[in-house]
Amino acid sequence: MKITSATFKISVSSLKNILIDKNEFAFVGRSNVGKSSLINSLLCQKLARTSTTPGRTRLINYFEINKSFYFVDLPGYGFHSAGKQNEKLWAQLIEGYLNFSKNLKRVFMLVDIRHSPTQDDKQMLMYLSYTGKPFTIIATKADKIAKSKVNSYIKKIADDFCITSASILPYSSQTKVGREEILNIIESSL
Ligand SMILES: Nc1nc2c(ncn2[C@@H]2O[C@H](COP(=O)(O)OP(=O)(O)O)[C@@H](O)[C@H]2O)c(=O)[nH]1
Ligand SMILES: [Mg+2]
Repeated sequence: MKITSATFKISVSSLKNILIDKNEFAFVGRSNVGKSSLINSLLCQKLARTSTTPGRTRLINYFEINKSFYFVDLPGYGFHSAGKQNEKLWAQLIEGYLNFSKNLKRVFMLVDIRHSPTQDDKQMLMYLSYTGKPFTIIATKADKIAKSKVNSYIKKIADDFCITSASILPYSSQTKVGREEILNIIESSL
């Protein structure tokens, strides 16, 4: 699939404002895992705001792609210094979105290839399984480890999640490894 156009559509902070008019692909994961960078590298342009400060994106951001579907950049979870109350609000927003978005075709859940999944990651995976939405797990920042070690890192994450390695895709927004695979997954989900 080719990306022919991409524009920022809208940011929403509440479930009552979520869009319902087009197919959607959502990106979830901890703050700083590389969601915005992944979206930008898929689009080959800097549309999504990236940050070195975790927890800055507190909104659901919609990007309209090829005038036909949306990429949805969800707020990062697991940013505990934001306070328990804020964490709860974000969790409600993310879970509500995942539950109510009828046109959500697939969720891409991102984890850092170098780190074991956290309790938040495990909870998110359980929630995704519970909603029954199709999802793909992406192991980000693959450029930060030696190529020869990618498979063993993927295996470690898969073991921690109790899933098979085959369901985790390594990705790098710097080298763009994994980009074609994600675009193919999107095309076949439409
Ligand atoms: N080396 C490397 N750094 C990355 C990659 N993806 C994201 N980053 C860096 O990780 C930080 C957080 O990225 P961002 O996309 O803002 O994460 P988000 O909070 O999940 O949206 C930024 O400093 C990015 O430059 C990657 O694939 N490789
Ligand atoms: Mg972001």
